[in-house]
Amino acid sequence: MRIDVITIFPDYLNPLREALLGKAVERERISVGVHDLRTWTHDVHKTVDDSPYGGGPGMVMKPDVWGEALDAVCPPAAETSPRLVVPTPAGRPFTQDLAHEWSREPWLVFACGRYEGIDQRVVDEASERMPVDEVSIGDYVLVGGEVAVLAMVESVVRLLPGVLGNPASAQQDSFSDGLLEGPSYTRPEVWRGRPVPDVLRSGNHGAIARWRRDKALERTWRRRPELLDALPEGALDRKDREA
Ligand code: 6GU
Repeated sequence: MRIDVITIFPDYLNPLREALLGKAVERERISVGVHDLRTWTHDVHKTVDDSPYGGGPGMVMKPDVWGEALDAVCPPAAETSPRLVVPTPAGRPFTQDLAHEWSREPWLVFACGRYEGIDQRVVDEASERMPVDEVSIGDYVLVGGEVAVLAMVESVVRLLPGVLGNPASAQQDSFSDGLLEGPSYTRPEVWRGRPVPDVLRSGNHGAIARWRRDKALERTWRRRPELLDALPEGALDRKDREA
């Protein structure tokens, strides 16, 4: 998979070369390009923003600079075009389902806005030649899209074949069955007077699976009840309902 990021703070994306993501780059599962938006300015001050039409606080990123940047990173005449991702608190929610969808794409381009966002015409025009997703990573406001890109790229790349040491981890995630994952334990058997739940040491795989399912249901009910309402018809069996 190819990943490009356009930003006015290229150093903010340095973590893409660390840890799991850095390993994925080394192993050539992904290749990453980070591009400084100011490359495509023409004035001495390298201006990327201007005041908003209609007034109001903040600044809006200029369409001419973004237009040239996108033309350079994804040439309009090329035979392939990427999926363009625009992180914004005004986007639709980024979810695990979307991470799975993006993990099947050969090429993702992330356009990081700062200030009050990017002139909407940039997104509107790009939509005419490539799929565009405006997405948010949660109901809070970040200063710019960079941190959101780090979160989204990490969640996508860990789904690629051969990136996680143990592929079963990705299948047992929170959200893979629509529920939050329950608690986990490792040695020692008793720590500061707290024992590991007996059932987990019983060797009874049926009982362990039932216990884990019950804990996942209980945790989801307490922390994210709306997830239970969103489960597909028939996702909960009779034993689940008794839990
Ligand atoms: Cl994707 N960008 C910004 N700037 N703020 C956010 C966000 C994205 N998601 C939640 N808050």
